[in-house]
Amino acid sequence: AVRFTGIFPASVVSGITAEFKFLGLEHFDEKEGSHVWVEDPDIAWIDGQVINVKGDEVEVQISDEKTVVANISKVYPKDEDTPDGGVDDMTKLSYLHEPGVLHNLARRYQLNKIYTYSGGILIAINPFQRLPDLYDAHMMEQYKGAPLGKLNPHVFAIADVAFRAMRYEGKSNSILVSGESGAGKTETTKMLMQYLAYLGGRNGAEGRTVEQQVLESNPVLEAFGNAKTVRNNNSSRFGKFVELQFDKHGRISGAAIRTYLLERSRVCQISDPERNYHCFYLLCAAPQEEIEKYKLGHPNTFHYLNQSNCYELVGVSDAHDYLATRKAMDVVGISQNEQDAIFRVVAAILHLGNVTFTKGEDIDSSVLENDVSKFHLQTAAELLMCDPNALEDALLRRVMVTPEEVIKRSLDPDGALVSRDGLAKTIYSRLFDWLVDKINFTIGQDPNSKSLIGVLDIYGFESFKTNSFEQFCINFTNEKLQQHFNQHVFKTEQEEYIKEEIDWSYIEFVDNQDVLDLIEKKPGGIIALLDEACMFPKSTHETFSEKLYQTFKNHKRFIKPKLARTDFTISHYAGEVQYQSDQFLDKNKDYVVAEHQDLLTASQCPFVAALFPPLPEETTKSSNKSSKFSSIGSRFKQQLQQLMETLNSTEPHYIRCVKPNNHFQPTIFENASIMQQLRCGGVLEAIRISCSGYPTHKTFSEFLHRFGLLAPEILEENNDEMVACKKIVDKLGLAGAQIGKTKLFLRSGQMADLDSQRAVKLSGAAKTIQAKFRSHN
Ligand code: AOV
Ligand code: MG
Repeated sequence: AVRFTGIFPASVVSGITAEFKFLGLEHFDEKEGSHVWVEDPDIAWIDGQVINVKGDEVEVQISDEKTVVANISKVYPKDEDTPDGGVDDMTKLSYLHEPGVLHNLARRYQLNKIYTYSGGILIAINPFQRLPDLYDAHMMEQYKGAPLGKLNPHVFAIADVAFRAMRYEGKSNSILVSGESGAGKTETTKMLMQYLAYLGGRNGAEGRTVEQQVLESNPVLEAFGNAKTVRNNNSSRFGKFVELQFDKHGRISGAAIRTYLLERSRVCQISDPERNYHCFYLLCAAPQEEIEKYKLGHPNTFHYLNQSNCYELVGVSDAHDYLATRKAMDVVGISQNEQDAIFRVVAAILHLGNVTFTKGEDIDSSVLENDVSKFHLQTAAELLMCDPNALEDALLRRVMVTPEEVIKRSLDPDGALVSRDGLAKTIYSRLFDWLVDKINFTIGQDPNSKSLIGVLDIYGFESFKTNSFEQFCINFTNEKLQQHFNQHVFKTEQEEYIKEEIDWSYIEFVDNQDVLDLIEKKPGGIIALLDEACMFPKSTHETFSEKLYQTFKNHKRFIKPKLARTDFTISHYAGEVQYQSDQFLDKNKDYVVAEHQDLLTASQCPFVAALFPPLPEETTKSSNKSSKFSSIGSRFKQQLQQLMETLNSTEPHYIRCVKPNNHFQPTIFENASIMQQLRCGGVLEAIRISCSGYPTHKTFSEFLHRFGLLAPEILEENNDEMVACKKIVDKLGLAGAQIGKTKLFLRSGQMADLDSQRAVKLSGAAKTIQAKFRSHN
């Protein structure tokens, strides 16, 4: 018997079956002797042969010694005819049900076939090992121009479809890569970009071409925006949308990189066994000369790094990556001076983190704790090229402006720590934004570009033990993308069928508009209520939560958890997530403390000063600077809105990355979690659509243009387009194809079939011409 690897608690497994909505399964005739899948508490599904049927009970022989008895509803037919290597497109499975889908993926995964189509969606299962030759130049050459489905499923095939649609139909395209943390989104994105750079590159061009710069932006952004988390040793802590622009010859002529919401809290706070952003460790592994210049030491001497015991990553050399990052910075146009300034700032943040405080003489005041603190403060000031006294002041004191006078108020030691960490986070996030701007500036945009290909690599759905504002924003993003996916796959499909008045059985799908309303509706959604709370000085997270409880008492996507005082739960499309509201207000406020702003604007280092351009006059004049509030949540919502508008103007392609196990190990295939991921990504629902519907739509003229040559005699008859199509469909025996009002609808697989007939015809024609040509000479 074929077994799935991995062990799952029975509760998880049965939970899955209960939720799973069945996929067009024909009535199963559970005759004795038939091959079936039966639920197994340990390995999810096990295959066997029916030996006895009594009423609702089926007895199944699962091995020589063992039989199990199961209810008919828990037994699924097994297709004995599917090829050993599985099928490359789920829609080709004769039985589309949970065990069938899983088994197909598992079988392929064991053969290192990590890619499988599911209709138009590409499923990519993380191999957790370098697969030989899978992404080399030879492979790229093969995929160039090959029709989808002709070769094995591959990211290159998706990129090629997007490229051809862009090139020959003048349409903008986008490729949306999704999946949970560690599933392989970033690696997939890099392959896509590599392939697009290969198609749209200038062969043999000298120097720093646009495509090289686009590719080299990856290591730079990863050094500053990626970190080791429990789920991924190289986890992206920001979202990214890369827009590749092409000129009229199909060459990459410009690009724009947009990033979303870098996780700021990581700069000051990490927990074992995670790490801070890579760049800190890279710098600590820099050549000796630099270590001395920046007064660095082992990472364990810095508070921002030694909160976790993890310093090194298996298989990664920080010293090597430091030099590689520097090289990549050269390519994206960051000068030596700028690079020095960047790493000076990185070092300064580390020193800043070692500045500690103790109670001062006055009540509620504080002073530097000891000489070590003084040393680090001094060093941080030197590196930032600002006055050490001014830095100390900015950390320890706040200026209060009243109508009568200007008062300096001291912060207590806790307040000083918050001030220090706030400064570190602000500097780091400005540095990251600077890098993105700089890379964009170097690459440059092509104002004449007509079409683009966008590639989206965004954080997947997250549900942890504690979930804060970051998870809220991340999951909000995923709701947005899920809606986009829904709309694309489901709504457009359904609407099209209705418009064309063709017959099809409707499929229900879960719309998530209500969750989106809950989060983003204005006024009244969670973000709006959060902004209100942030603007009202007396708000606390308690009053904020209370407001949520009152407002959404009857919202079916909002739950007040029984045992929590200030938590709230949102019922997301991918499951329920309980959020802890205690840091929501703080994290939503994006302001730079005026004292910090003034300190850094005055830096002698032009690079640092430029990170903190002086604020416009009117904001500085207002007496109460810190009450100026700009909302991170609302800005994020706006950014997402823009992203959705961009995506809506493109032809989308979806890649769903799947993480096969939580051990970062090759070959282990854990069913329960994989099933959950497929469901969250809408893959199962989409399969159902593809199968019951018509994955290919072609206008009559498109169809005739492309396939008319398969029936030249019909074309010559001078028919109306629709009639001609009908005749061709009959002649070619396209069972199940439907003629709509303006379009022809093909069943899954028919398009591929037609394309191969066409290819045969064309190569035949080419040979005839060649033969004629030869006989003339
Ligand atoms: P993610 O982007 O989806 O997570 P990554 O793309 O960083 O995940 O992949 C995680 C790790 O899996 C990589 O560092 C590789 O070791 C391995 N991996 C992924 N795809 C491949 C592949 N095609 N071939 C070989 N190894 C691969 V996150 O950014 O955490 O959501 O925020
Ligand atoms: Mg990533």
